[in-house]
Amino acid sequence: MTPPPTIRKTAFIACGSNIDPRPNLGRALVQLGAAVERLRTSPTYLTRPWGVAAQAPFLNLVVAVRTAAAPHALLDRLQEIEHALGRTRTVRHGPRTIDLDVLLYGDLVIADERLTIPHPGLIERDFMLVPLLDIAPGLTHPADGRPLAARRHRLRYRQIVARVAP
Ligand code: A4P
Ligand code: MG
Repeated sequence: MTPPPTIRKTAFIACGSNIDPRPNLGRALVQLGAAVERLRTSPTYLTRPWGVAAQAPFLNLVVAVRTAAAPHALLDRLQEIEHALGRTRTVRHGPRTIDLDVLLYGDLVIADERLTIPHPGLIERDFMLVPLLDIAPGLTHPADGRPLAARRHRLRYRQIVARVAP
């Protein structure tokens, strides 16, 4: 018997770091590539810290991936990568070697005790929305079906200082 086809979804992962950010983002991309199929990687942005202002600037980017992992299993993989890169959870919104957040997973809308998708920061923070639109300009918000690009002008937090890598 032929096995049932594996259903693979496209997801978008936000990556941020403000401790040795260049090497840590590089390591995270390598590890992401081993865990899921990496489709596209956005430009990298230098950003002012959001949340806790008195900390080093961040580098932020977004990666499009394709995966057969269900959303919570994908979060498990991302947290394993964070752990492998030495992420410790001390200060909320504070310094971190790597933060990997699921922005979107197919057209799923989900909110439970572990996972909120779309990520609530997506429509508020430029360092999430701008790199996402760089690699997927035509995306719509899964909850209301409206173009995400229209949100670009209504962002609450504008932390981007410069685009530092193509
Ligand atoms: N969680 C719920 N939904 C999701 C999701 N869609 N993706 C839960 C990933 N995780 C999700 O996250 C806490 C819990 O959120 C997880 O256990 C998971 O079950 P965390 O990464 O462990 O801890 P955190 O840092 O307190 O939360 P979070 O939400 O990742 O932090 P923020 O709010 O994103 O703040 N400034 C700039 N310029 N750039 C940044 O990237 N990042 C932060 C982190 C602060 N300031 C920043 C940046
Ligand atoms: Mg996180």
